[in-house]
Formats: sequence, C-alpha cells, structure tokens
Amino acid sequence: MSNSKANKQFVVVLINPSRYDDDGYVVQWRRSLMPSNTLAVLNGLAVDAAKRTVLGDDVEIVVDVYDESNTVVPMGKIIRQIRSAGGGGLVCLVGVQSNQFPRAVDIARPLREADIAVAIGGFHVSGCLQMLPEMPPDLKEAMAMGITLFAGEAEGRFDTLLADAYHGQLRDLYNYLAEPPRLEGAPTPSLPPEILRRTSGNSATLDTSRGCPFNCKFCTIINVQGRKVRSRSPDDVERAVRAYHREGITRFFFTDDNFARNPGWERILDRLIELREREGIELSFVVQVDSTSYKIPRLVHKLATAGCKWVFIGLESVSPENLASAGKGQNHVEQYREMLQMWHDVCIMTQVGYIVGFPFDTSESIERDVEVLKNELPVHLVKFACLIPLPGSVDHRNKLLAGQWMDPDMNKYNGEKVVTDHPRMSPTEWQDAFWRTWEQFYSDEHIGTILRRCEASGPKSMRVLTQVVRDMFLARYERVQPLDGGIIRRKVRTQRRFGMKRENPLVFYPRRLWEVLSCYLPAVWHVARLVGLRWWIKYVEKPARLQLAVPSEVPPGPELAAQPQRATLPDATFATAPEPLPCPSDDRGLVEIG
Ligand code: B12
Ligand code: SF4
Repeated sequence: MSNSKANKQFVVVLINPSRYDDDGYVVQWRRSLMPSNTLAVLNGLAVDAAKRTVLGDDVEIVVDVYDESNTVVPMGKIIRQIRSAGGGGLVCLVGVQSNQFPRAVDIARPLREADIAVAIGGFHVSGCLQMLPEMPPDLKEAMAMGITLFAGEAEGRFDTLLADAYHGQLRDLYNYLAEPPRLEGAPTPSLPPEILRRTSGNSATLDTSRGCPFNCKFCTIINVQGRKVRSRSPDDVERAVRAYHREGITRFFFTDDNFARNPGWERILDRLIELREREGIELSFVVQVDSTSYKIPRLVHKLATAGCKWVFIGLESVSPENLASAGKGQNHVEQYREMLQMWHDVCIMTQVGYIVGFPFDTSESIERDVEVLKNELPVHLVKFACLIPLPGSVDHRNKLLAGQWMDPDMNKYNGEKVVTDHPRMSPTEWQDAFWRTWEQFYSDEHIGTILRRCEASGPKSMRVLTQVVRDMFLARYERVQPLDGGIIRRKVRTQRRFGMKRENPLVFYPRRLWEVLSCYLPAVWHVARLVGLRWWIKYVEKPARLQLAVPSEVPPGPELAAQPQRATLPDATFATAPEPLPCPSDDRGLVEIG
C-alpha cells in the first residue's frame, strides 16, 4: 500500500500457525488443504487499515501474510524487516486453535526475545476466556512472555490494536467477547493470489455468517461467536466473490458453521444465482449445514442452482443416546437417509462429520455403526474425529470443573488423539477404534460401492474419487486427520518443538527417506488400484442408473431398528427416488471442509 507522504513503515505480519506432529516437527505440506479463512479476514482488515492510513499520513502500513501449513515462516527476515521499518511492527498469530497454541507460542518466542510486539487471537484464547472461571496456565505463560492476547472478533477493533502497537502501548489483553460485531459492510476478506496458490484447490474461503442457533455440548462456536447468527450482506458477499473472480478463482468454501441458519441465506444465494445466470460467472462452492436443513423450503434447490457442489453435515452419530448426550437434539437418525438422498438427488455431494467416543460408544458399537454408515446411508465421504473437550465448549468447562482428566498438551486437540477418559473404553481401545473407522469406511470394497452409486445415479464418480483418495491417503498412510492435511508432507529438521533436541542430519534424513518410501510407495499402488477400480466400474460394469443407489440386499437399519428410539426409512426410499436433476458437467474436484 504505497503512501507518498509516508516517511516510515509499520509492518503488520499475519501468520496462521500450524501444529506439531508426534515427533515434534511442524505439520506442513507442499500444498495445504485450503486457505485459512481467518487469515483472509485479518488480511482484509489490515489492508483496509493501511488504505485508510490509520496510523497517520506519514506512516505506511505494510502487510505480510504467511500460512504455516504450507510455508516455512522466515523468522529472521521478519525480525530484520520490522527492525528496519522505522515505525516498528506487530506480528499477529491469527486464527490460533487450541491445537495450534503451543506452536504459536514457539513462533512468538524468538520474536519476543528480539523485543518485537506479538499478539495471538483465535478460538483458543476466545474459548478459554469465554468459558473458564480463570485463565488457564498456557495463556498466563504467554502473557508472561509479553504476548498480547486478543479475545473476540477483530472487526471494528483492529485499528485500535495497530495504534496501540505503533505507540508502544499494547495492552496484555483485549477482550471484546461481550460485543460481537456486526458483519454488514465489514472490510472484504482477501488473500493475495500467491498465498491461494499454495493450497490444493485453487479456491478461496469466505464466512458469509458467524454463529449457530443450536446447542451442542461439544461445540465451541456457539459460545465464542454466539447463538444469534450474524450475516454479511449480499453486497459484501458479491464484492468478495467478484474480487476473487478477477484473480481467476471461482471455487469457494463458505466457512459458516451453519449456512442454512444464516438469516440472509436466500438473498445471498439469489445474488450468486444472478452472478451465474446474468454474468456467466461459473461459481462452485461448499457449505456446512445442519442435518434438518434439507426441510427448509427452497434451500436445497437454490443451493444446487447457485453452484453448491458439496455439503458438509454434522451427523456425529447414528445412535440417538449419543446424540442426546451431546445435546444434539436436532439430529434425527430416522431422517438421515431421506436427508442424504435429497442432496444426492440434486447432485450435491455429501460429506458428514462423525464423532467417535461418545459416552455410549464401545469398540464393537463403533464398528457396527460404521457398517450402518456404509450400508444404509448414501453418503459420499465421512470425516471421523475423536470426541475431544475443545476449550470453549461446555464439555471442556464441565470436565475442568469436575476435576476430570484432560491431557494438558493442547497440541493434541485436533481430533485425532484421545485426550480424556471414556466410561466404556480404555484410551488404547478408543484410539484404535478411531483409526479403524477410517480403514473400515475407506475399504476398497466400500469405495467401490460409493463409485457404483455415483455411476448409477449421482455426481461424477471421478470428482468423488478425488476426495475419497485424498481422505483415505491422509488417514491411512500419512496418519493425520484429513482436515489437518494437504498434499506432500514437508518436514523441516530445524523446525522442532521448543524443548526437543535438534536431530543430527545423519539420523534425520535417512529416517525421513524411509518414512517417505514406506508411506508413498504402497499409497501410490493403492491409489492406482482405486483408479483401476473406477475404470472397471464405469466402462465394464456400467451400473444402470438408480439401481444401485443403496445395496438393496441390505435390510434397512437392522442395528438401529433393534432399539426402540432408533428407526430408519424403508429401503424403498432409494429404489424409488425420482430421477435426479442432471448433474452439472463440471468435473473438477473441490476443496473440502472443516
Ligand atoms: C474454516 C475452518 C477450518 C479450515 C480453515 C481454518 C481457518 N481458520 O480458516 C480447516 C479445514 C483447515 C480447519 C481445520 C481444523 N479445524 Co477448523 N474451523 C473452521 C471454521 C469452520 C471457520 C473458521 C473461520 O473462518 N472463522 C471465522 C473467523 C473470522 O473467526 P476467527 O477464526 O475466530 O477469527 C476472528 C477472531 O478470533 C479474531 N482473531 C483471530 N485471530 C486473531 C489474531 C489477532 C492478532 C487478532 C487481533 C484477532 C484475531 O479476529 C477474527 C476476525 O474477527 C471454524 C469455526 C468458526 N466458526 O470459526 C472451525 C474451528 C476453528 N476449527 C476447529 C478445529 C478443532 C479444527 C480441526 C482440529 C479439525 C476438527 N477436528 O474439527 C482442524 C485443525 C487443522 C488446523 N491445524 O488448522 C475448532 C477450533 C476449536 C478450538 N478450541 O481450537 C473450530 C472453532 C470448530 C470447532 N470444531 O469447534 N478448520
Ligand atoms: S450444529 Fe454444529 S455449529 Fe451448531 S451448535 Fe451444533 S456443532 Fe455447533
């Protein structure tokens, strides 16, 4: 942002930190899954502040952006840049989730030693401050290092933070949780194209709303962003979409936790439909919705018409007892099939979140429930996660207040690790059951079934296979939660968790070579087999449309029907489903969601 009257610079560095793997190395990829939406929001705010020269005409605000999930953050360069700027600078660690907090503090360490101002914001800080009676030790330690903590949302507050940092008057803590800002007219989120190019899908993100009206006990969103949903206006959304479109980006992940409960959903979709139909802007996008949203009049069809290709639905469990224990009363297992079929009929692919480790789960019941998912529900992808008491949730607060054990290492809170006790499973049983779900669901046999369903009556099988392969590869070979994943893992020897010894190159590199070969060789062979399987199904088997939507020999819900509260739809739902809308010809893969 060039400012002709400026005689000094103030450097704002925005970094979205990653986390550590079990060996203490930063989890990084050649291409990460998707751009960080929080980074886009903060970049939008910083660029807007720079344009308005909020620090005065003589100060040019320079904004730099790094996403650590795909980039090695050049710490030395940042320190030199801020020292030589004339006006100082501020390093903002943005969108810091609980699992990223230890890494964020380690990034801050050398910066604080160089006396550079650092602020951390995001769900860990906000969730803890919102829900806990007192500040947890990790936040206190960060403050003791001179790191500023920012709780709440930055719209309307970022200028103040910049001014305080510029004048050397940063406070220890900014807490705006009590007043969530309005989003209408807020600066447009944006990321420079070179940052977007380091992600796998040539796509962008946008939160068209924040908050969710439901009341799930494991959820942090309702406590941090609220149960009253705040929305961006159709004009705001159009502005963001057009700006990305000018950069050649037409694929989006609308990150709202529940797009269907955004009070402005219809006006936003109408606007997107207008952009497609009047101006020929071929948008495609992914949204998250709740499991009953398919009943909202016009929603499903308008989403399909506007270019929605995937929906992510929090199914969480097929057990009503588990759903009740989680306060997820809005999910009705007996409606799951009807709901999934409705999306399938308009050629919107479905992926669902499924939580392993609810109180009524056992190793056996989890295995049985995955069979239900495979055989009775026409779902394309499932993202399994361990139930974790995320800071910011009611579960976390209750466990803390009851003095129950929770692993103190926040780095483990990404949904792939067991971090607390279970009433019916040992930690090992639970952990094993979690990894087994991925193997069971993404077995070759079931991937074949998913592909046959697509060929028979639904979205393009190649599009689904791309996503299936990615999830299967990340979970089964890289052993990471796919939402934490990307394409081709990078491990940098010198980036290791604070307190862990730097390894000798003669130990590190041969081991790394072995890791790469033993992961990628079998994975490439597996993927080749799946590509062959799809070819066989498509060109040799040629399943007739609609016949194979769900394997007809599987009786509807034998496990579910055994319990009085559980019910399923008759199998005929699938056999007699109306002819689906013709699926659009666009066969490109889309970003996935979290
Ligand atoms: C999109 C998304 C993703 C995307 C991209 C991440 C991103 N930040 O964009 C992907 C797919 C990568 C992802 C992955 C995961 N995610 Co996620 N994700 C989200 C989601 C749905 C939207 C994020 C977003 O854009 N929010 C809107 C922004 C604007 O809000 P914000 O991040 O809070 O930022 C505002 C303020 O906090 C503040 N702020 C933030 N940082 C800073 C810094 C400074 C200096 C300042 C001044 C202000 C400031 O200002 C911002 C603007 O107002 C959120 C839920 C949610 N509603 O936020 C979950 C969420 C953040 N994810 C979560 C989790 C747990 C995960 C996963 C572990 C997967 C899982 N098992 O659920 C993985 C972890 C992977 C990883 N290491 O990132 C949790 C985090 C909870 C917690 N206590 O840590 C959330 C809250 C959802 C949940 N399940 O509760 N996720
Ligand atoms: S539906 Fe999703 S976003 Fe809403 S409260 Fe439940 S878990 Fe949270």
